[in-house]
Amino acid sequence: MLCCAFKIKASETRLEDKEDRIMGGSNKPSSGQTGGVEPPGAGENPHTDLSRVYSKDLLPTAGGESLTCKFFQELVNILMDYIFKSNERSSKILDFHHPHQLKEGLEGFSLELPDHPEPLEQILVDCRDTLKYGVKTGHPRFFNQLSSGLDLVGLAGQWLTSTANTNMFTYEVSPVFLLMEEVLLKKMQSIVGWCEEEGDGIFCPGGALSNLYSILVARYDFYPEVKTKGMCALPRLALFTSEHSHYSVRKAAAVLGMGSDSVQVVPCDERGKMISRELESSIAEAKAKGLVPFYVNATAGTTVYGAFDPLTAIADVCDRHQLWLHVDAAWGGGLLMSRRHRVKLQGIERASSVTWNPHKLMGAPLQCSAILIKKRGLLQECNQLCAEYLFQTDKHYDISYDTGDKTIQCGRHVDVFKLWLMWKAKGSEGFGSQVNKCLENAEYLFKQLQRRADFKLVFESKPEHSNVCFWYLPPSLRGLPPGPDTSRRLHEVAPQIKAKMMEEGTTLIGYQPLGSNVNFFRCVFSNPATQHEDVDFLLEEIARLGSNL
Ligand code: ABU
Repeated sequence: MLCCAFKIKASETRLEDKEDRIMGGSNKPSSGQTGGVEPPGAGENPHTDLSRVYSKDLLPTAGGESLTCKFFQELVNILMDYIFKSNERSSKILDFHHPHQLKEGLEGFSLELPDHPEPLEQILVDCRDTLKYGVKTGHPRFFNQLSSGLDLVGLAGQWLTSTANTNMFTYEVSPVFLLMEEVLLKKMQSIVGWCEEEGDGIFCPGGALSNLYSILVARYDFYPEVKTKGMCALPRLALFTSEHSHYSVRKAAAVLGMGSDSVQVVPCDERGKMISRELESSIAEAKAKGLVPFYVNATAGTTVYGAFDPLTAIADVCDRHQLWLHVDAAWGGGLLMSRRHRVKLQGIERASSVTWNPHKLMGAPLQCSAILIKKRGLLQECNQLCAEYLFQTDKHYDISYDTGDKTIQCGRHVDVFKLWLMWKAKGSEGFGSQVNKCLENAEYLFKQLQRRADFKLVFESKPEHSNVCFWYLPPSLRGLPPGPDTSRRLHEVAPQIKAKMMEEGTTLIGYQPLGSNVNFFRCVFSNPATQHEDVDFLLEEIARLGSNL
């Protein structure tokens, strides 16, 4: 109740007298936004001078309520200042420093750990500086990663989750969150197109682990003896994935003891889609070598090109050979929320498992990734070890809600609440509009690139997802005949522009080579705050930074 009585005050408290120091001078927020905030009566309380109090003075110390409120209100001011700046186009996305500079310490920001406690004022300075030297991934001109933006309801959910500070292994410690997970998984399964009787799953730490789960469970489905006997009890297995798919498939094969060589890489067309005919040939080749095919990964939204594999054709191949079909929709799953775009994932309902990361296109704060498994009970059977100190069978409630034994973890973070809260706040339709907006931005960028002579698209067809891939052609390279020398010089353009971009901090975009294509930029849109003016800015900024190359 005390905190509810907070008022934003224009008057200065002792902490605010030191605000220039705390906020690094020019970072001081505009008055009224993050100005003095104090609990009633705090002015008279010497314990609210944060330069003289320590973490031991906060709750649960008797009488620590007022100081705890003061500390958190100051923290909220710091966070609000950051959120406002992240939404200001004129503010920098990053204030880049090399690792050695950050390690040496900057303007009083030291990474070293002290033997003696530091006062709460310094702790707040550390919070502010941590954000100051980080990257504003919520800035509308941050295009570097598939996950971007900062959904404020999601952030509220994240904060509540950390406040609850509980663990997802049993119903007894996470009753509400486990039921929310069930609700979300069912909703996502029905959106994928599975029927009521089908569907299981779990939220886990990231798409790479979701993909690992799919292989783990598929292998168990075919060879349950692997759980106790290991790989020596199994024939030499073969997995299939496209050359544009995520590297986590090969990594998972290595982690799971099958070896990354067991992954057969299937060629793609020029747009980055797996060629189903080539999949059929790869399966035949693997069989001829004495390998036993069991798993195919199809990608819905590849990381670089944003391509969608032909799911129906791939599902037909899997049916013919009785293989497990996994769809890695970590990036593309968000399109299922859009009536306009979900057609691109036609056939996903035939998958035996699906990876879907709401922390990407749907904008849930990191991290939030689901592995959905069609066949019920497999996850539990595959992973359960029935540790009796957690999963007692004589509990007085329905122990099927003790879902922690489905996972390969023990402790598990609550990743569901922020998504559940966002879904409440937006509705499914709100997510659909958000996704449509990201794809509209991609189409706008595509059209701008088509018009300009100083840029070249990596492929001419309209983007299917929000990925747009292109080269910048500096004046010195324009009009040169194609050939190894031009390619070598073009390969150096994107990294040089990116280096300058990081130093200036005005915008951020990624680059990579892929196949025979030398380094090119990949722009991705997942932040609904981004507008056409930001797309225009990106192109002008690349042209400005690259004009002398
Ligand atoms: N597959 C993880 C995300 C990669 C990216 O943000 O570019």
